[in-house]
Amino acid sequence: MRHLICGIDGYIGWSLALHLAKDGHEVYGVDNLSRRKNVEEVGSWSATPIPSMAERVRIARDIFGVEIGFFQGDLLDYPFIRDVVKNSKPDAIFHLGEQPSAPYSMISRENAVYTQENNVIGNLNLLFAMKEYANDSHLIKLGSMGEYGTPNIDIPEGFFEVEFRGKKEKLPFPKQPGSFYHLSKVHDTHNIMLACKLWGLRATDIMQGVVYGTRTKEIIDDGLLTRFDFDEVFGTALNRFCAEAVVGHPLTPYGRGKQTRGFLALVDSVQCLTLISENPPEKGEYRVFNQLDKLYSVNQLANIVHREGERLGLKIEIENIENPRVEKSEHYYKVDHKGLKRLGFKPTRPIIDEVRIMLEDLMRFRGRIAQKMDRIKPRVSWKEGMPRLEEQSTPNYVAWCEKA
Ligand code: NAD
Ligand code: USQ
Repeated sequence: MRHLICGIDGYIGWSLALHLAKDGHEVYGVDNLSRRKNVEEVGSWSATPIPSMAERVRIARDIFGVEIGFFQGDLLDYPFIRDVVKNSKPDAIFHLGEQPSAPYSMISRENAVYTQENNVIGNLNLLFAMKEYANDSHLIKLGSMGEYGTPNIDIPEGFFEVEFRGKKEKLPFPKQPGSFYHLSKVHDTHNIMLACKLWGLRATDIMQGVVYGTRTKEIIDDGLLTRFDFDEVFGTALNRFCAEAVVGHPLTPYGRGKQTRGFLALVDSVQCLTLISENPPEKGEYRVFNQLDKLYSVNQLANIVHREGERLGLKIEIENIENPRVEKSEHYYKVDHKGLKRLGFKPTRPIIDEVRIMLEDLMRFRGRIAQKMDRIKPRVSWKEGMPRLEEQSTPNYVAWCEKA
């Protein structure tokens, strides 16, 4: 099959590209390299050293003999993405090319506007390009479990049966996101649903939980490593705890640590995305999967890292710190996620094995994490943002931190 990956330079995008190319598929990717720039802007870097896209393509060719096509450009540039879609005529379009950090979207008005403009308009451009030149293609769009929020009832896969004033209807499950980033994904969802209805596009909207890990089957050489972020803005919970553990920083569950989310390993995110591409929906169908392995509270994750880290000889403390976010500190959370299992998804390995692999990988890069240790502690407040940034026309986190 021929695949187009939007966001190919990212954490999941690069891992997916390697997997599909090694599997014998034709793979093209686009990226505007904004993730690299935005992480630099907040004063951090990937714990794993990552080569440029040109180097990545060359290393993949040398090791696997595969040819990955890369086009540098922005999804907001309609003629660019229209021509890529028109010329590559993909069977599936994986759309991972968005600004994915909730804290980044909460820094300031500028950051919220940037996130929503980048994500919503980029997604719309892709939908219009598909309408014109790839009407039969399958859009595989990365949404987020955070679109649903944490309601006090079970979360179905996208739709649920409602009975109201004596009449029944199958309706989209209500969305109650908790950040301007998560809300951008809800806007995308609505635009995709409408595009399927109006133009007969076929799409799978993936409500994905938090992803963790350093490895997939194809990452067999340091030149093939994917990025791995640990700073307060771009790092996610379990990845951050592992990075903290290897440099002796106390693990940072926010608040009482009882907030619960769905999690899944990077290798399994790639497995699910591949399964989805092999099993497309009907033309005109808008399909939803909740993509996760298991639910964990952040305290449970910190305890797993503590136990596995100490087995590897690390000395680890856990320090529950004030929660900078506005979110429920303790809540009901039950999520349907049978759809992908029905397609054949089986988790690759238990979380403790994945955590051990991550810790061993990160121990080799502890020097890089230690150099950016001051970027670990959370500063972005959901209520206050970073007040001094408001006075600037462009967000500049580093300058703010230095003044603070
Ligand atoms: P990432 O930031 O590493 O990858 C996204 C890539 O898209 C980056 O390389 C970035 O440069 C590129 N990009 C962003 N805007 C673009 C634009 N306008 N034009 C072209 N390229 C653009 O993020 P990730 O962690 O790999 O996540 C991939 C997708 O999955 C995102 O949509 C994210 O919201 C979603 N997701 C991620 C997780 C997770 O835990 N990592 C969980 C659920 C959902
Ligand atoms: N958390 C901590 N300590 C930390 C970091 C996070 O306790 O050091 C807590 C947060 O308060 C939150 C939970 O862990 O309750 C998850 O936070 P996160 O930063 O790991 O993940 P989140 O901000 O929700 O975003 C990440 C990805 C995003 C994706 C989302 C899936 O960055 O792209 O959409 O996970 S989900 O969480 O299911 O919405």
